[in-house]
Amino acid sequence: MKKVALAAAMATVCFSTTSLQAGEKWDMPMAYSATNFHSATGAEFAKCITTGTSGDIEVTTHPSGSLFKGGDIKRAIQTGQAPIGERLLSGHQNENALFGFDSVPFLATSFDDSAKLWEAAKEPLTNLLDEQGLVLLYSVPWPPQGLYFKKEVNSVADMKGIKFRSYNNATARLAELTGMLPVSIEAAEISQAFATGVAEAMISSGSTGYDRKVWESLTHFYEVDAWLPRNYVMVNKDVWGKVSEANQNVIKGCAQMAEYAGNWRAKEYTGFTLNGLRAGGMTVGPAGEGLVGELKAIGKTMTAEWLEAAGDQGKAIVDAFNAE
Ligand code: PCA
Repeated sequence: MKKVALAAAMATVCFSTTSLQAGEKWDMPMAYSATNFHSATGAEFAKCITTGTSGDIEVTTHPSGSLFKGGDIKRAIQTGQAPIGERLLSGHQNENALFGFDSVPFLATSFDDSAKLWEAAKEPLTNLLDEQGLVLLYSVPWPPQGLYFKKEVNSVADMKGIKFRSYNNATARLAELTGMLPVSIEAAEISQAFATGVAEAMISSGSTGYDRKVWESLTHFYEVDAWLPRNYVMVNKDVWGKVSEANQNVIKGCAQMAEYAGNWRAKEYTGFTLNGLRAGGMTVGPAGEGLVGELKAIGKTMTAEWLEAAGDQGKAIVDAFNAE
């Protein structure tokens, strides 16, 4: 016991000495391109913490999967390899269906609905992450999801056999139900995947297509507004527990501002990036009625499947969303 206490005391001394001299350095891995609005919001959030804690905690963002690849970020934070980071929430749908609440087709299709759905889901998701040793700091949605192809597509039949880039379970399932072939690829790698033909289509926001200049390989973007998946910023719970109350409050304040600013940026980036796709030479517009009808039928199947997998907690989120 004594040894443990001594070790702890020494650690505290070392720790506070370091923090007096230079402050703690927190590396913040992020999965998406540096120019993306989530990354811009994260960079300002980092600055806010560094300034607000008077340098006690200095946060440096590492966008584009440069420190950890997107799929490895959550584990890196859970295991303490990085103290803080950002990731796509629904990327963890394979661990627990609840994480996919924001990728249920046609449940929440606008920014307002996305905010409402988040209100309903925030508490259960915070608890789920807490059980996994993570503290949720803020969350910002992506713009509405539409379909990218390298040819005109007017029906589900036109999609048959196409190699479809997926980013979570829902997108892989959508590929299956439309007769496409899902291949899981991180956003940071899609330009290459499309250029080499590893993938030929995807569902994503105008934002990700713009960030990755997909007009170099693809020709059509169909606005479907299928859902608005969310990114979230998390911090390792043990690391969080060691932050002073004053600095915790600073970080919470920075998180609130980041969430607010990120939401605005997401809205502004929606039109801007669709115009960017057009400027790149792509045909951009709403999906045809026939196609939308077929996608809605598939959406019903996927909604039923998700409700089944997410159980009572999933149902409670959808009920709370519909009740408002
Ligand atoms: N961009 C991310 C997730 C959703 C989006 O719009 C991606 O395509 O990976």
